[in-house]
Amino acid sequence: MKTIYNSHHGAHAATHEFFRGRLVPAFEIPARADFVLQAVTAAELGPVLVPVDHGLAPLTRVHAAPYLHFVENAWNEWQALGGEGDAFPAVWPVRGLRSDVIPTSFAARMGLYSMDSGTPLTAGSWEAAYWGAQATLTGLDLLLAGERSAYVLTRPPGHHAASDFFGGYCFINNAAVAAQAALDAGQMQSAGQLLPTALPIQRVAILDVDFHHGNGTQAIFYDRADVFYASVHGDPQTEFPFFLGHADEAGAGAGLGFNANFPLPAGASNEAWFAALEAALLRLQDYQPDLLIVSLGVDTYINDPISHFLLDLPEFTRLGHRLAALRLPTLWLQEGGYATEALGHNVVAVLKGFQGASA
Ligand code: OKP
Ligand code: ZN
Repeated sequence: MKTIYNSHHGAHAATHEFFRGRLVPAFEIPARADFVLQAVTAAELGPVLVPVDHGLAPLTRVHAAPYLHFVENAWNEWQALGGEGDAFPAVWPVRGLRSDVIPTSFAARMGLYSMDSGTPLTAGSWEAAYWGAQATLTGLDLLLAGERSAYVLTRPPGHHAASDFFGGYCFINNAAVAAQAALDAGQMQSAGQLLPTALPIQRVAILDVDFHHGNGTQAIFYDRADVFYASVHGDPQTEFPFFLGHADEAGAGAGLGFNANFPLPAGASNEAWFAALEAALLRLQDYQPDLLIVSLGVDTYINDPISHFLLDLPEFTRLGHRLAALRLPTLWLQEGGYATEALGHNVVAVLKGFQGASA
């Protein structure tokens, strides 16, 4: 399996983040990807490639242009204002306040385009997130050319980012960018505008196994039938992102029936976790997707510092093995996982489990 490594990830390097209202050392740090790269290399998973630039257009297919423009320029705005250190939002247009008039104030726009104060905006946030999306698109290209799977090693993660806001460490929703680009490639193919590739894509499934619900991914495709989203995650009653991810969120309009959430209580047993995964996979197989995108967060790990599931190496191997049995072209995207030193081993266990079972 090829790895596409976002070699720009280190540009996004926060020292601190707000956690329960206090400034604490950041969890989502460059060392995360460094450890994964080390483990992928040591395990000889396969060649490691760098991303090819596909430009901004595929990002604008799932993100609002003014939002992308804001994130791209936010650091310069912050610097021009004399901002010291990383930038954090502190005020939001919640119920009853207006978000149709866009204030000129930088602080106001930070709030308008975000969901939490736990996501530091740094000098290189845009660079890292932009190239993460490019790494994702490069991985998708491999599948469109007929490869069985590819792994996108990137940070910051993506699944909390919605069409027009960042949050939960995420700026660009890589899973959404990939799903939309895959559908767009399928469209061009049926219109005869592209050479036929190995894979005509009309239906994409996104399976999100990160500990946290992927509110951004769900929201982007909530009213659509061409992307099925399924997630197993910590119950939003007690876990971030708190305000989305309940079991009764089934999709809306044409998308009704194409969203499936499997929240589990903090501390859920591995047996319960795999039972939820099976329930998600039943739904996913009913959908008969042409492509599987996995939002691979391994913050389900028993020793993760901010999450509360109990998976360990054997369970990660089992996860990879189980997903191989779906026999689908599979694009793996790195999301969370904050037990930094174990992160690489956990990811490699999943991918080796998949590869071993695919061989
Ligand atoms: C990102 B991903 C609350 C702090 C919570 C957000 C966790 C984001 C996880 N103030 N931090 O899904 O792994
Ligand atoms: Zn997570």
